[in-house]
Amino acid sequence: MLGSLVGAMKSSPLAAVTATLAALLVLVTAGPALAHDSLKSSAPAKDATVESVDEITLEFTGKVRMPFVVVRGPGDTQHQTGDPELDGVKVTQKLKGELPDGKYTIGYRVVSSDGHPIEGEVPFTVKGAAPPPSPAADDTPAAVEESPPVEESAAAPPSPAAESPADAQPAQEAAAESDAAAVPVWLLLVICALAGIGIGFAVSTRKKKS
Ligand SMILES: [Cu+2]
Repeated sequence: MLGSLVGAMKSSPLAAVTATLAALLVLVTAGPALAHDSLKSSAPAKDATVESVDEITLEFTGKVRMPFVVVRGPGDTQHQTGDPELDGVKVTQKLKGELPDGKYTIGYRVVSSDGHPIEGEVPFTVKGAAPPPSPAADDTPAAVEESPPVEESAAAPPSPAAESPADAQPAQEAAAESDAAAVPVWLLLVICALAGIGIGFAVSTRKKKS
């Protein structure tokens, strides 16, 4: 598809200009509608530490199709069972059972509402045992999130006022940006637009031949 676009650009500067204008038009008018959907939130959330998990939920920014979910655990084990259930923007994946302690990754692939496949990964940790008795165990970010070590605030940067609102946000933000963070949104828009133009050229070329 891109090949025909490049070919058209070489053979006719006018076509290149037209293509560029068309791309801009697509970006300005229909950009958001044509953009890939992305993962909006998940349960467990990205980088979260949870006590128990018996199913995975993924919520996307638009209606997706043909979901595919893999839950990988320690030692390359796989924990999903059966096909994922699809309900509009939500995908639910059942697991073989409660996950034992360890680090896991949800790998997903769906077809975005604009027809393009999207995929990504959501790492999380299961820690079913009773939480550490004191905030001394701040070696992992997740542990810090659960119980901020108040006593150690002296070691933190001198901005105690800005600390608490910032602490409340990261989980939500991380979930919302888990997929978008992988590739800049503008790049997705450009790819969508170029793919659309490529299809347009392919169709028009075929029409001319016949
Ligand atoms: Cu797309």
